[in-house]
Amino acid sequence: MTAQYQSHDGIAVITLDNPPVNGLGHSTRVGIVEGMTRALDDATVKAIVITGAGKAFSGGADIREFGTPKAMQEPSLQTVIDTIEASPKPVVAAIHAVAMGGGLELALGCHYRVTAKGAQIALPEVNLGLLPGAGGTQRLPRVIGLEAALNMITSGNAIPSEKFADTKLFDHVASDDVLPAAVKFARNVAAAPGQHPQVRNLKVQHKNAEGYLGFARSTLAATSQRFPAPLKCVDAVAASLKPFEQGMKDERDGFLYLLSTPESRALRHAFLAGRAASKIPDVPGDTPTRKIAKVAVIGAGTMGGGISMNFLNAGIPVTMLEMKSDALERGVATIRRNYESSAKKGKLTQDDVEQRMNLLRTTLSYDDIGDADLVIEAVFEEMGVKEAVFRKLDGVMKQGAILASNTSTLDVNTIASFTTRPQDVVGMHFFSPANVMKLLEVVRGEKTGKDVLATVMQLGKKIKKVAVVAGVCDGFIGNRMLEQYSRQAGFLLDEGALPEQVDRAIETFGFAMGPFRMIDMAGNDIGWAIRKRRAIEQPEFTYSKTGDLLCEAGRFGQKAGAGWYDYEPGDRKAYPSPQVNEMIVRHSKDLGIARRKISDAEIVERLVFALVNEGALILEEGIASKASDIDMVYLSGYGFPQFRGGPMLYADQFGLYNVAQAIQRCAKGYRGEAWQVAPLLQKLADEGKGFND
Ligand code: T1G
Repeated sequence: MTAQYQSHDGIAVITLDNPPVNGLGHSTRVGIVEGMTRALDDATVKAIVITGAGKAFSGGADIREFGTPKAMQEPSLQTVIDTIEASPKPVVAAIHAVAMGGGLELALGCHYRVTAKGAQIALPEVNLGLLPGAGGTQRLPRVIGLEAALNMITSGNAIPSEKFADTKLFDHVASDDVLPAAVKFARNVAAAPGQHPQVRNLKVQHKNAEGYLGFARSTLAATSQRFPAPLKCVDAVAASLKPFEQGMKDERDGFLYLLSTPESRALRHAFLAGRAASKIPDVPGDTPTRKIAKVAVIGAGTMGGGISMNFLNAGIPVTMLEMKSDALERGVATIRRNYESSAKKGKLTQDDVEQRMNLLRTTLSYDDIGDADLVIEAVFEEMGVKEAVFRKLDGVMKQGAILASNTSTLDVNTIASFTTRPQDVVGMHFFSPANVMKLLEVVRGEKTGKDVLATVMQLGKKIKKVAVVAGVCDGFIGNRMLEQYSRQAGFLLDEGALPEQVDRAIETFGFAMGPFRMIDMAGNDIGWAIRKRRAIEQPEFTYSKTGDLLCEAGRFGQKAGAGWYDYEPGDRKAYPSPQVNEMIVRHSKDLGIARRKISDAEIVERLVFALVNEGALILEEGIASKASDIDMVYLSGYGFPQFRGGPMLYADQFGLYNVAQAIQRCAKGYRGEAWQVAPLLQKLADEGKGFND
C-alpha cells in the first residue's frame, strides 16, 4: 500500500508514501480511503492528519496512469476527496515541499490546511493540456478568490504557499516541521465545538465576474490557439460561480474532454519523455558521477562563448582558451554584451552579470586548463583541427577529466582515438545559440565510460538543457533526420511547389519555421558543403539541384542579404523572391518535369514522414535508445510543435499503418528511391503498435 496509517493519542496520521512524489495512483487512493475508514471506525481517534513522505506532499495524479484503466478505477480522486470532506472528524492537511495538481485538490478537500513555509503549490494541469479535474477549479476560487485562482490555474505556475497565509487556503503556516504543527492544530480543532468548515460551502464573490472572465478569455485566446486547455480552464473556473454540484459537473465535463485531446496526450508525453531522456538503458541510475567544479572551453567564438555561458549561469567557473588574444577579447566582450542585454530586459540584475563574468577566466595556454574537470572543444569543424586539439588535451588534462567535443557532424570514435583515454571522451553537441537552445545531444562513443555519460547527463540537467544520448552516426539524431526532411523540401520545389508554399504549409502544421526560412537563417552554404561531401561519399544520396544553383548565385541566406527569399537591409523579414522562383520553375523545365499543384497536406506528409522514417532507422540502429528521446530532440531543438508531442508521437497518433501507406505512395513518385519504409516502422504497423507503446 502506498499510504501508511498510524494513530497516536487520539490523532490518526495518514502518510502518502508513493515515491518519488506521492503521485495519487490507484494504490495510494485506496490507502487514503482505507485510512479514513479506520480513523472513522476508531472511537479513540478525534482528528485526522494527512501528510506526505519524502520530497513532496503530493505531485498530483499519477501522470503515468492516464490512458490506463487504473486512472478512473474507484476510488477515484473525486471519491477520496468527497470521503475526506464528508468526514465528521476534522481532517487536517500537513503540506511540505510540493502540493500540486490533485495533491493540492486533496488538501482543498480537507477541513483545514497547515503548510510549511516555502512549500510550493500549483495547479499545473494546464501544462499537460488538462484542467484541475478533482475540484480544484471549484474550491480554489472559494478560498483565494476568482482572479488569483484563475491566474494560478491558467498559468500553471508554482507559488510559495505562504503567499496565501492570509486567505482561507491555509489555516496556519508552520515555521519549521509541519507534521507536529499539524497534529497540534488537529488536537485543538478536535476539541472545538460545531461543524468543521467545508470549502464547498464558501461562496465566490467578484464585483464584475463576467467582465473579468471575458477579458481573461480574450487574452488567453490570443496566445492559446493550438492549445484548448487554457480556455477550458476559464470555463471551469467560471462555473465556480454556480452552485457547487453544478460547477463540479461542468469541471468534470471539461476535464474529460481535454483528457481525450491529442494536445493533452502530446503534452503528457513530453512531460514524461523529458524525464525519461536522462535514463540510459545500460547505465544504472546509481552510477557514480564525477565532480565537475571547473570547466574549460576551447574556442571563444559563437559556440565557445555560448557554451561557456551555460556553465557561468550555473555558477561553474570557466576558463576559455583561444589561440589569439584578440579572439579572446572578442569572445569575452560578446559574453558580457549578452549578459548586459539580459540585464536591460530585467532578466538579470547587474550583480548577476558581474558574478557570472567574475567566474570567467581566459588564457592562451593549454597549461592553464589542465586542472579542469571537463573540457569542451568548440573549434573549427574539421577532423585535422580536432585531432590536434585532442592530442594536446590528452597531454595536458589531469587524469579523470572529461574530454568533450562539440562536433555536430564528425565521428566521436575517431576523435577519441586521438587520445590515450577514449573512455573519457564524449560528444556534447550544443545548438546555436548555445546559451539559448535547450537541446544538448550527448554523443556516446563506443568506449565512452558509463560514469562519463551519467556525469554529463546530470550536468545537462544542472545547466538546464534537455540532454539526449545519441550514438555515433552522421548527424547523430537531429541533423540526420533533418537531412531527409531537407531533401524532401528540395524535391517538392522540383515538382511544383515554391519555398513560400512549403514554409507556410509546415508552419501551419505548427513548426516554428519552415525549411527554407530556417536554412536562410542558418546559411545555405552549410547544406551546400554537406551535399558536396555526400556527392563523393554517398553518390546515391540525391538532392534537388536548386540549393546548389542558389549558392552558385551567392545567395547564402540572410547573412548574404539574399537566399531562398529576398531580404531588405536591417529587416529579417523573408520576402518571396521572383528571381529564385523563376530559377526553380526553369530548373523543373530543364529536368523535363511538368510542374504540378502540390497540396499543403502532401507537403506536410512528405516533410514529417521523412523525419519519422529516418527516426525509425535511428531507433533500429540503436542511435537513439527510445522513440521519446527522438521526440525530445525535435521538441527542444528543431521547433517541432509542442502540441503534437514530437514526430514519433505524431506518427503514433496518425497510425503507423497509415504512415507506412503514405510512404509507399511517395515511393512511387518523383525521386521515389528516397522512400523505403523503415523495417521497424513496417513491423510496428503490421502489429498495430506505435513507437511509444
Ligand atoms: N505523476 C507521475 N510521475 C511524476 C509526477 C506525476 N504527477 N510528477 C513527477 N513525477 C515523476 C517524474 O516523472 C520523475 O520520474 C520523478 O517524479 C521526479 O520528477 C486530477 C489530473 C512535482 C515539481 O503536473 O512538476 O493532478 O524520472 O524530475 O524536479 O486535477 O515533478 O524519477 O522516474 O520533475 O523534484 C498534475 C508534475 C498532475 C506535477 C517535482 N501534477 N510534476 O519536481 O522532480 S495531473 C503535475 C512536477 C493532476 C488532477 C490532475 C515535478 C515536481 P523519474 P522531477 P522535481
